[in-house]
Amino acid sequence: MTCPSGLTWKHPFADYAAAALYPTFTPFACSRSLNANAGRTGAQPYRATRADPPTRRTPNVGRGTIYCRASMKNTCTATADAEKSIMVAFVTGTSSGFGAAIARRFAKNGMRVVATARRIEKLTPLKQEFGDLILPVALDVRDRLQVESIVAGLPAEFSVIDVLVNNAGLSLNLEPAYKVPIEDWETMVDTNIKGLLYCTRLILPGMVARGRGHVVNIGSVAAMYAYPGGNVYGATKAFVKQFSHNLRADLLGTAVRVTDIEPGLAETEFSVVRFKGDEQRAASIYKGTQPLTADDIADAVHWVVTRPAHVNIDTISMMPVCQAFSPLAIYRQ
Ligand code: NDP
Ligand code: 8X3
Repeated sequence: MTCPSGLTWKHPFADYAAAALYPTFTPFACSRSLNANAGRTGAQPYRATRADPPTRRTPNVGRGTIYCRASMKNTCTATADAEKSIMVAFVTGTSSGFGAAIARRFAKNGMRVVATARRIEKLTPLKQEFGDLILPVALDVRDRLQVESIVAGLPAEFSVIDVLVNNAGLSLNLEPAYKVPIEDWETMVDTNIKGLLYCTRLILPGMVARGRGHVVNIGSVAAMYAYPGGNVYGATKAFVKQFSHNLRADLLGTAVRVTDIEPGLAETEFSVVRFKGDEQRAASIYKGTQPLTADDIADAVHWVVTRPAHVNIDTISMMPVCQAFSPLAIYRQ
């Protein structure tokens, strides 16, 4: 196969029946935007352009301000008015930890945030601090119908979602697989996998249609590095990792970006939840360490969504300096 740039290139699925499913699949060098294809012959290689310059400063902002911008020249189907509007983020799990810090960081930089969690009362401080920029919403991501009705019923100023942060998640238990109650596994699968899928499936089509958007998934180092008791939690995060990469594959040719952020040890309510309210045991996890903070993760999320529109940060793996890799375990008799 010869791509428009003249390079010879072998389809990566050449040996598979799957090739038939990807007739338009092209390597990076000659990738063409689906939207950019409107009015194009397909002979010209699509080139991502730098983000359009900011059109309007959002209120209440200083350095690091986020602007809504046409994500790629000729691809954004939004009107000039929409391009000038304030960016909107939909963030799950904003009642504590990373989600609360991410919502705060976005709002501080002038974005509107649909701030969701089950414990809606915990969203009051965010609402008080940022007023109209925050829409607090009670949402259990495991409930598909609830996700559907909330996304469908968003007020106009929060309905055009530019950034989805799939953050809601949890780990339950640190027992070995042969001891963990099956209900704990079900809760992790329902939240970390199915909840993330419901939000993504509902919000993604709008992003594709508008020719702009960013899905940020909060994975974990547990996706890659197995540890005792990590059984289903790590497996759910491995799902998040692979799903994020597969989304990128499906979204090639659109301007929609996907990032998987994989933190290591971070102090939030995470361990209290894992140990079902045992605060002493939770505190012991962080004893003598300087773990990541929720603000460290919010920094990373803010950074990925403020890269120029042609840049996709695929994965960020981040740990505190006090955490590192160790050798594989060997059992000796
Ligand atoms: P927290 O326990 O502090 O926050 C978890 C958030 O998820 C809460 O706001 C909680 O809100 C929400 N949540 C849980 N279940 C549901 C649900 N069914 N529906 C809606 N929201 C839900 O933990 P973190 O901030 O640390 O965790 C955030 C994400 O980061 C998780 O996906 C976690 O797996 C991941 N992570 C955490 C690390 C850590 O060491 N802390 C490291 C790597 C990844 P509410 O209970 O009010 O619904
Ligand atoms: C949370 C980090 O190491 O507890 O995802 O699994 S870890």
